[in-house]
Amino acid sequence: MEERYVPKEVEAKWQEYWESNRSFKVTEDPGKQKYYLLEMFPYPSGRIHMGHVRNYSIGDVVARYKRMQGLNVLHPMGWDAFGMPAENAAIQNKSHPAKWTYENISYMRNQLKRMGFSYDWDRELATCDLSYYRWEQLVFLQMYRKGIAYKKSSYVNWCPKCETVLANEQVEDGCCWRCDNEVKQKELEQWFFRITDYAEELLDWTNRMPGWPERVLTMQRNWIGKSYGCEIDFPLENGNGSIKVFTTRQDTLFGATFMSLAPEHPQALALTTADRLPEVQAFIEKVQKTEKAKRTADDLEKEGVFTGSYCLNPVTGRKMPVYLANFVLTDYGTGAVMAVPTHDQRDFEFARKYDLPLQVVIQPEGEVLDPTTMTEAFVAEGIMTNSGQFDGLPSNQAKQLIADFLEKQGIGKKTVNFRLRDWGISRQRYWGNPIPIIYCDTCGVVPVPEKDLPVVLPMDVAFTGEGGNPLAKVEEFFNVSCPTCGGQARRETDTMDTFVESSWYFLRYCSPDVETSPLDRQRAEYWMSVDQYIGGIEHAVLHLLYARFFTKVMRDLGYVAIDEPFVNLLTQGMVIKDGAKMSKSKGNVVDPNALIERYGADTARLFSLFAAPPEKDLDWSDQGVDGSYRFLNRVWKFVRECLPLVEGVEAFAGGPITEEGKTLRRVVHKTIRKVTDDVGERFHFNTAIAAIMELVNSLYGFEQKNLRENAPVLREALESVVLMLAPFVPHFSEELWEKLGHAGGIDRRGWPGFDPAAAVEEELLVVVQVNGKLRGRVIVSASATEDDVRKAALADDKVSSFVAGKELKKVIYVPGKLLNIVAA
Ligand code: OVB
Repeated sequence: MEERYVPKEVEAKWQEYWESNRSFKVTEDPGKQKYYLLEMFPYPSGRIHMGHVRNYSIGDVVARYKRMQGLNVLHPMGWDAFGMPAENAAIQNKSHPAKWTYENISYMRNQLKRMGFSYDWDRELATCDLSYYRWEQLVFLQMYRKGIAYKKSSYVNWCPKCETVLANEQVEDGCCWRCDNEVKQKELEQWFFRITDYAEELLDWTNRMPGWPERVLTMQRNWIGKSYGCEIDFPLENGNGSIKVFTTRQDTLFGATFMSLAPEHPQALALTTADRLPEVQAFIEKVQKTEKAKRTADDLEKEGVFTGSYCLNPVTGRKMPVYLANFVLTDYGTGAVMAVPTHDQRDFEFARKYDLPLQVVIQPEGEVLDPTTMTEAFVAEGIMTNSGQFDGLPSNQAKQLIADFLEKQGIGKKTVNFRLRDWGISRQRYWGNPIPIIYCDTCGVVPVPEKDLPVVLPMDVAFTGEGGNPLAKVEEFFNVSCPTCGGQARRETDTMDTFVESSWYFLRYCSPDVETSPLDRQRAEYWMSVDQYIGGIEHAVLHLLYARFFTKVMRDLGYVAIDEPFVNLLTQGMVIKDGAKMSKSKGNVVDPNALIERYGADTARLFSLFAAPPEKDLDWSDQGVDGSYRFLNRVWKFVRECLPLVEGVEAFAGGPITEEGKTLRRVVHKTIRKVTDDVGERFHFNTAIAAIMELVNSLYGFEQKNLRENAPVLREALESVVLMLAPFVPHFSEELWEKLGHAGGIDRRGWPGFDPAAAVEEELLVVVQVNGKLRGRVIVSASATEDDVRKAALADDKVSSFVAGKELKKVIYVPGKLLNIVAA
């Protein structure tokens, strides 16, 4: 056997073996239990980073472990390939997004192969391939027909210089991240998916997904944000109609003293009196430049402007001035807020600033609030006051009664409100999936007929970075004749948000080669749902919510029978170094390539699994990597030294065994039990690895003579170590497995079985004397140390009563038999 452990050679050899044997290729086998394991697929951004190494190492342990358990494991990989970065790179390098993307894919595919991840590469897909995105266009048309895809006008972040829409993350301090010009809010016609139609179901299922972390479920529930409340009409003072508000705090209605509208509210200008117009218009313009995220921040300076109009509180008749306020948004509730400064903090700040009236309507028990001296709003529950027939009631009870009262009086009605908005999918970008729609002056919006699909993204496009969407300049693309009337028409040049592609790729993996449909129903039925999904916590809300929504849409379109895509979810923490996120600007990046070069992929995998539990952040440590490497060398050396002892010997399967042999088996099987539990049930890979390390240490502790006398047990021990390491360090384990005399393909051998009888601790009875007199008996495990026995003895009531108050002079231990305590 090779003297030294040379990762490079070992890894190349087994990667070649897996590739030529198609070791991880799977087909649907109804006779076998399936297991669908999926990690979030990467953006082909250039090279893999440590976040990828960690994500895919975690996934690979599970895949290989489940395979060893005899399951039919689907473990696919592909590329989330559309998106802005490719386009930006093209502009920068005067190249083409497709070129950049496919080059990156081929480089990163190589890197993943060098990591030894066990993917079924025959199922690889890239979302920018026509063979992928064409099916998404078909689904879009079906969604359009059902009204789930629709167009409406909405406000977007707009950079006038770049002539493009910016995502919220691309607006930095109100300016464009690229050109640093001021970002405007612009009203644009955009395509949306009606995810709000599914709000109730998406919320409901969060209570039926025990395999998801509670933290993620909570984030999704909050994002959906269901609230119960009332819609209430506030008549205008001039009799010309009313303003509708949504509130969850109808118990505070008697305290509403003014009205706040979003500056974008449709009634805003109509309510403005002529003398107020210039000021109001200036205010609207100013607010519209502010991003949404800023407008909802707690620390936003509350600002507003009076419209000159009044409405009436429907229960008190009080005249309420109507304001526009910067913190009110059109897309929550009705875009109008009944302001109750005494019981809402934002209204309180606003009222103090503009000197608006305060009226207390809820008192904290045993206290009287004075509106003139209040320093903040009282937002908790309390006792009703100044509220007519509701006075004296607890406010939570009044909430119900007031809702009933409003309905009876015809002033308002009980409603449910969601925070969730429809999903805007339009991007004014080239590198994305073209939305299959045509605009005709005569016929209006005309969906591309299915027979004319796919709409192919043209390749001959210039990337200057100026003048907006490059697609809008490709005449051959947008000049079309109307499919209905044949007249001159124009093709939609918006492309879809890349989150659309990642909303169904897991379905496509089930049958990535079908050329007639997005998926093969039968094959998808076999594999779906994903049994285990693994990825970064940053996708807790958007991606995971979109994928759940899309799955339900696909179900309703008849493609699949499942309700939810991911049964179990594992969210991994960040890889950090020196306390900070790895980033080029901080100069604390560890490049996986360098690691593979120096230590090999197995060490990189082992360290990233050993250094922290998956959900926690992983603090990078060079010593830690070194330690993992040294451990592998230690195992290598031990197996090599033992080989002559176990040559031609079968692993222990019963028969004569010495006491030392029994002890050896006990250590081995206790470890198998722990590792099986840690890996299979709880994903505590770090503690599993620690247990294997301990086992190896124990093995080193046995004398050569004892090992020689128990060769079958020794073989069992060696094989168990190698098998348990196989999911973590597969190349290394394959190599040792072969050295131990087996043919390749360690994962077909099966996970080592646990023998409960072998793991049982033998117990011994130890007699305890105090000053030479028998005072008690304790039962301890056979492996107990003197210290363990002494502790057990002193914990015994009888023994302790004889030593109480005395000083322990001496303890004499006759191993396994007697403990004599000398006390005075
Ligand atoms: C990595 C996960 C990610 C996802 C694919 C990242 C965990 C957080 C990052 C970064 C840079 C470093 C070094 C370390 O969550 N295509 C989408 C996507 O997220 C997924 C789909 C399904 C929407 C780092 C880190 C530097 C998966 F680059 F030099 F700076 N994290 N930890 N450490 N794609 O490619 O070095 O971004 O599960 O794997 O990630 S993805």
